[in-house]
Amino acid sequence: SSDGNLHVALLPSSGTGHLLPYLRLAASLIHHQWSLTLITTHPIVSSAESQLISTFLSAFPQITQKKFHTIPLDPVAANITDPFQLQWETIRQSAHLLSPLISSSSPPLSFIITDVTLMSSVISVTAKLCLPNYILFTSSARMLSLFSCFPSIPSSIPKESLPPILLDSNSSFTKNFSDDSGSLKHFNGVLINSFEELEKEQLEMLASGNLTKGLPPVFPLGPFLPLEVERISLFAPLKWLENQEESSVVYVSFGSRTAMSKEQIRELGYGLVLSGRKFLWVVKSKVVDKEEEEGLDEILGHRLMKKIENNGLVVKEWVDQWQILSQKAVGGFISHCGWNSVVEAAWHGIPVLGWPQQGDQMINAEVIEAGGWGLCMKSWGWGSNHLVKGVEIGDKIKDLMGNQRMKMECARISEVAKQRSKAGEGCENMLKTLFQSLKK
Ligand code: BUP
Repeated sequence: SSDGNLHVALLPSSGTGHLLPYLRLAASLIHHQWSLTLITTHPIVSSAESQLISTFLSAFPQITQKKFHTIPLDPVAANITDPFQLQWETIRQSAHLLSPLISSSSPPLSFIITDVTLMSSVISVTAKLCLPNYILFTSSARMLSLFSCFPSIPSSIPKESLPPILLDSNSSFTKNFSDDSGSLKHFNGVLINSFEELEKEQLEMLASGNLTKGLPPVFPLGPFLPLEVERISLFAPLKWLENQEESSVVYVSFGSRTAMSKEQIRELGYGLVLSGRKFLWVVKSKVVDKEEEEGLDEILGHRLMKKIENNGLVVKEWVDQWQILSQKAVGGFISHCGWNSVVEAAWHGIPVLGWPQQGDQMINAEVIEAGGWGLCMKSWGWGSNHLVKGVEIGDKIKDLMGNQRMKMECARISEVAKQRSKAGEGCENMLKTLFQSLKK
């Protein structure tokens, strides 16, 4: 094709939720015969990321890997406790080292695609090299609306939905978020894993140009589908799932970087038991997977373990979420509402009980609520600040699993999502437009 000579570099940020969409996009760009370079940043925080990167690169030997070694930051001096956030700051402060890495690419790069958490630091490097820049925004269009206006808040988004950290104007997170937002107008475009039927109003608002002056074009390329190489999980609950009735099982996961307190984990466990439903529950008690040392017995306690025995399956390792969601037995998803999980639930037509824990998750959960295919538990507050009791959780699970209206709404969205990915049309046309915009 005419766009066959492009060489694109992808620079994802730290965290599985940020990495996966990059790998999925990379695979579809390969399909377009573009040459690709994946810039991997080191050290890598979680084992899940290391494993995904290595299986991905061995499955796509035509992709060049460039290793970007960052200069370690002192977490105390940086005043950042979350290891993923610390790595974002580390990458930002090491961004000058990207310059030789980019200049030495052969053939020369046509453009680079990078993450929202790195924007202003990357643009300061690429501007000098006159290299066009795109963003792959790894969250919702709704979150993009907020981001593009920040520190103003669009009228469609309640202030309470902002993560507490963004309400603290002195935090370095807020300062970066604001700087990145300001740098948006210097980018050539924003790619996003969303689609019209999922976020119609927000995407229209972004496209109208009324929201923010100088907002570059937004390319909704979703829904992104997982790759075969993502199947790194050894845990296969399929036999168990196949033996359960249709739409009878609740799947519970809070993503790759949320650790719940032991107290809250136990309340959730009692809630699941009280709901009377079968469940498949991924328990996480540490932010970084490498640090998970305690066994389930210790985390849940013997009494709860006993109660769970006949009702559900509990695991502590990485699971194949896509495969789980695609089982007929799964009828509901208790999720933190990380954006990848939201899109995956939409694709499979699974109603969501949204229990946001941090970051963009409340805003993402509002997308589900507005679409009528799930609940956003605002009254449960932000993850670590509240203890939600088992009884209340159990009741909400019953609401979720018994709600026919949400099921129907969800089935409708799923059908559209599947049509979109089958035809690949949305994505194809968008990539063509993107290519045209580059030639201008
Ligand atoms: Br945990 C887990 N298996 O065991 P989100 C996650 N995933 O396949 P997060 C698994 O990782 P951010 C597991 O399907 C999704 O694609 C899951 O991304 C997959 O949440 C991805 O949902 C997780 O966006 O990232 O990890 O909290 O904070 O960036 O949203």
